[in-house]
Amino acid sequence: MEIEVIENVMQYNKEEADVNRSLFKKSNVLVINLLSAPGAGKTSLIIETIKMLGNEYKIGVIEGDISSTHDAQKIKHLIDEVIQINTGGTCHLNASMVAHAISRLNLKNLDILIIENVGNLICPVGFDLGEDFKVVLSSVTEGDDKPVKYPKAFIRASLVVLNKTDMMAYNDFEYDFFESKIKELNPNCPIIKVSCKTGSGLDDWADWIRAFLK
Ligand SMILES: Nc1nc2c(ncn2[C@@H]2O[C@H](COP(=O)(O)OP(=O)(O)OP(=O)(O)O)[C@@H](O)[C@H]2O)c(=O)[nH]1
Ligand SMILES: [Mg+2]
Repeated sequence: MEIEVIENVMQYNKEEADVNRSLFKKSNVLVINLLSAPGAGKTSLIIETIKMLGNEYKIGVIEGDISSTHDAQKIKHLIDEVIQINTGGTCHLNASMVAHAISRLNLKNLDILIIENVGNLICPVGFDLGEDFKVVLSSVTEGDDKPVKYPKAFIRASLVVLNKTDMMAYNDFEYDFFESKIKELNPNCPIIKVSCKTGSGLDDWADWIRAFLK
């Protein structure tokens, strides 16, 4: 008797991700899979991104959460192309969930699609969604040791964004330690420091995105 093994789940996800990827390419849309721990500022960063780039580019958002439409409702005030995925308890998005979501979006009309993954630095890392880039958002209030404790997320990142830098004065966050640990894991990974509250560094983030849209 043949026993189905767990690798098959990942293989299935990879095949679905490849289908998403070819659809994204065909539609000429840049896709960012945004990963972070709960509350690091994913939704805040998406809102600020729409405010900065929304006049230049058409932006769509897929919101992944275990339950509620709370984040999607905030984004809906700014743009039309927003879909909420409720995973119903699953701690990550998978390619099949994203395939359902994009079937409801007008992809051909979009330049940028941002996928807010479920707040979690562990499970979402292994699931390819067909994105161009995984961006890992870390925040000062979580502490400077996140690359040490959740290395896979940082290894897979194309970019690390450090948010809540306005809180630096109130935390014993050592930036040099944080940066050195990321460089050990992923030597070529850029790091952008931002504050969604004060706006500091957000221009660098917008420029990082723009560079792929030229
Ligand atoms: N001080 C400060 N607070 C921030 C900043 N960015 C976000 N916040 C606050 O952090 C909290 C969480 O922000 P969200 O954007 O909802 O975080 P999230 O990662 O989307 O959270 P989940 O979707 O629950 O995983 C909110 O109260 C934000 O106002 C920042 O740069 N500085
Ligand atoms: Mg959110």
